[in-house]
Amino acid sequence: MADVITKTSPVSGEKLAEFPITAPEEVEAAVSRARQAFAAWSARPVEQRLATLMKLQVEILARGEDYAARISQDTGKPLVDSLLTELMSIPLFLSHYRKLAPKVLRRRKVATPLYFPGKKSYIEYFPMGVVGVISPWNFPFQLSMVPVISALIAGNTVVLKPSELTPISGEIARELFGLLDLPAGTVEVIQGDGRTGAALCRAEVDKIFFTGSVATGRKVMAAAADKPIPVELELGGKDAMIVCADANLLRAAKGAVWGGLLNCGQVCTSVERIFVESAVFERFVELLEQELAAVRVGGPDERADMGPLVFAGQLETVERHVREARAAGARVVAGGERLDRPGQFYAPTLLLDVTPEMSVYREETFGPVLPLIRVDSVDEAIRLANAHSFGLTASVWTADRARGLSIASRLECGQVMVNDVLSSVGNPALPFGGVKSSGFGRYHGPDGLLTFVHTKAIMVSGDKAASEPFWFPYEKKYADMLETFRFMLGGKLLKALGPLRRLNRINAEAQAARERRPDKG
Ligand code: TXE
Repeated sequence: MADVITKTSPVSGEKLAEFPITAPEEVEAAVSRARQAFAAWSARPVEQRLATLMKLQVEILARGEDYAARISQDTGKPLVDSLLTELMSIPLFLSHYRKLAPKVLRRRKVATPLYFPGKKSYIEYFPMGVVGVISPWNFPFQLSMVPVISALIAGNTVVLKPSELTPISGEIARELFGLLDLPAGTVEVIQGDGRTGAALCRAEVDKIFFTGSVATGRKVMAAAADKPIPVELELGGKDAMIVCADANLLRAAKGAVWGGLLNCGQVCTSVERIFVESAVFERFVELLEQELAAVRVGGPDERADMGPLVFAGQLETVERHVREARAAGARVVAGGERLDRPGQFYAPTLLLDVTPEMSVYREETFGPVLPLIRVDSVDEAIRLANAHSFGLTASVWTADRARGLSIASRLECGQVMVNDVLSSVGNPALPFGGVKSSGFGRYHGPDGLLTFVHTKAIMVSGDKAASEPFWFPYEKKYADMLETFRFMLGGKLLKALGPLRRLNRINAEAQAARERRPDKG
């Protein structure tokens, strides 16, 4: 097992740095440090935990550009993407949770059904313990920091394993948490590949939050089953875009290009299947070609719209999908090849005549490729969109927002946007996650805190009465117990007062008789 990660530039291919891989025994040690920190960190009131974490906001707003430049070095993405879609998500979530978290996490009183007279009911939450966060390379900073911060706010301590493909972003996380007043061990960052990730899953963690591929998600879940501990799986997507005949086609074309090519298409919620109603198909293709031709491709210092693929493996996947689509009859009307320059650059690509049998339709391409499918009706588009193993995000484009909302309700996925793409993942008020092979669990919004706590029910009774109507002894109570249940379940609560009084009287008589007995056994 190589003991270092060698990081190379996705833009130039040159070697940037080496990062020591955390050995399995060191993974255990990191988890035990996080375990030791748990008592002190979880004992802090949530307002205090938030106040400590808010210092990240100050630091990121003060030195965001420096951090963004390093994330762009790590991924090759344009500086504006590193700033807006990676870094600024943290202040956004912190500001949102600062107001929301105390409300979501505090104990709350809930209504007690009338057939529990005199009782009071509460719901309370408590942190899980040590959370393992395993993150991917496409948004290496945001997809590490948001789950880590959410878990911390909920009172857990965290061991983070960033992707071996983007270790620089992992080091930024380590540096940022090192600036905070945290008990030692509250946040541990370990570096390494799948073996380090597997070691983390085997270690004594209390929950695993995983973002990555379906194949690896299955391995993580299998490892968690050995304990068993809860997992959240944020996996891939093959997001559908439905363009209705009445849509603003120019807006939809611009949305398709940004939604499909942001981060060079390496987004789990990237547009990866575009269904267009026949009546507007040709016009939409023209607009797409214009928009694609205007996309500037290059490295972070080239003022580009779109950078390279993060690693060679992803470039090979994209090339394979396009090659296989071509061989199966798809038409390449734009792009369709890597750019002739150092680094992993691929041309913005538009495919027509794509069919559900093609790999570019079935599998997550995770690259700058827009496959178009002509449909005769919106119903056909909805049927095709749903007939897929993935179910993460979708978008619907129509002039009629009410119709867009009703189409959204028919789509089997975790998020839908009407006349927009991607942005709901940046809305801290909305839950995020997938269905089917896109995974399960939700984070962001209130769910993003509740996914990192256990729920506790509390019911409180007074202690004045010496007993309860349904407690022992049962002798002579049977008829009244049944009658009480019948009245209560039938909603005739006042009628239940009679048999309840008799049950309490039987209890009192039984107690009095016991006290009269000389043995009082
Ligand atoms: O993901 P992996 P990769 C998809 C995308 C991409 C494919 C593969 O299609 O082409 O996944 O990307 C760690 N136990 N997405 O290879 O392998 C690994 O070190 C525990 C979509 O990067 O899933 C890394 O930190 N951990 C996704 C993390 O898992 C293990 C974003 C993700 O790696 C492990 C990324 C194991 N056995 C890729 N093996 C999205 N939904 O955004 C690996 N890891």
